[in-house]
Amino acid sequence: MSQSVVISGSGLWTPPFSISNEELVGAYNAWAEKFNAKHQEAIENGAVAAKPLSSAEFIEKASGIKSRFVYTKKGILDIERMRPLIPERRDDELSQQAEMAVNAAKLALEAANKSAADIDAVIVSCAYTQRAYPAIAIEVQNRLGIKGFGFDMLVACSAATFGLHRAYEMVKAGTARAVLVINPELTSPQVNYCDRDSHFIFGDVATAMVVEQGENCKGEHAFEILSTKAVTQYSNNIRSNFGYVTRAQDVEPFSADKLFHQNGRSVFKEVCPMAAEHILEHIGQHGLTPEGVRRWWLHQANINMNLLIAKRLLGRDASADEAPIVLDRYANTASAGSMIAFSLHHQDMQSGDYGLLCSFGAGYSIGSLVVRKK
Ligand code: CO8
Repeated sequence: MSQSVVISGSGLWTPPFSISNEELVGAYNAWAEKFNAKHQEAIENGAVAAKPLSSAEFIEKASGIKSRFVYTKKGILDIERMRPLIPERRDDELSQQAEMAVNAAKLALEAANKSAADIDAVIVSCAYTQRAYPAIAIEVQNRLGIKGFGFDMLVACSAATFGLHRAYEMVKAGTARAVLVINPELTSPQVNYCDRDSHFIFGDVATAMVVEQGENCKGEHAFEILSTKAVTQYSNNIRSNFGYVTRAQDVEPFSADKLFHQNGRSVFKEVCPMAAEHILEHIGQHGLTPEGVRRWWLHQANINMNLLIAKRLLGRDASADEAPIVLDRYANTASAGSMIAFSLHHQDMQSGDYGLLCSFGAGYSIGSLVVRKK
């Protein structure tokens, strides 16, 4: 008989610091006014574009975001700096991203009732890794005392779901008994806090899940993974040109195009129908209709996107109970959004209930899992 594969535990580590829209807009506007005063003459003669002001009301209306958690608050609201201040650590110290990952991983192991000895592989999947090598996953593996192997993978917004897909396949194939999939989304160093259009979008968080053979599962709230589905389609609408080759290009390594930037309107228009179609096809493979899915743990980038996708699926508005929203407090946490929604909203589900995890975003990339409560 084919091996059943389950998510046996999940972990959510939330940074202790939060920044409200009002705080963020206050800092941005003070920075923009200072910039405009400094460049007044050039702005008047058209050589430099004036920096437009941001607004907390716009941010909440356009995105649904009210606040975001950050690894550190230091530096972000300092108008002389406009980026986080994260001190460099020595090579023999745990890196910041591994620290976030370890925090979430411990919670997932506890929820799954597992110890390091039960895990055969560690996947760290997220939008950016702090360094190229050694892999953050191997650092985490070492810190947790896990034998076996680990690797990092980057798929922007779909890193977490694609990481779960790989774990599912490894357990199904018997190459690992249990896999720890961790998403330490340290996004704040890549946010352009001087860009009105995107300064509000992202937050930091770490999530983790244990994926293992159903017969070994000791988690209280386990979900069988029934299938996975992924699609990618190349787009330049969400992009970061940051990378190691910049050193050889004789350009400014952290200019605006090296940080996150997007054509938000196009993303909205193109990704929503793609995601709805993908989801319908995926649940259809199980003979399910949208009304048969008890919970939708959707990617958390923009509330209007989630409302629109849920409406396309159900033909009506989804309730907060059916499709929980976490982006109001967490903002967009790259690939971790749907994992946060799962972590916070799964314990009330009944045995046999179906759920769908789905990410959508940069790449473009869409990744989903159909699961059923054990
Ligand atoms: N304050 C006031 N006004 C503003 C602001 C602001 N902060 N920003 C824009 N405006 C203005 C615009 O200039 C525009 O003015 P005008 O009409 O005069 O030109 C007006 O408001 C409307 O602007 P938009 O058309 O841009 O506004 P939208 O309604 O489209 O909302 C959003 C903007 C919220 C960005 C929206 O388009 C959106 O959310 N789109 C989808 C975004 C998305 O899902 N992106 C994916 C993100 S990528 C990802 O999830 C992972 C990437 C990897 C991680 C990266 C980590 C750093």
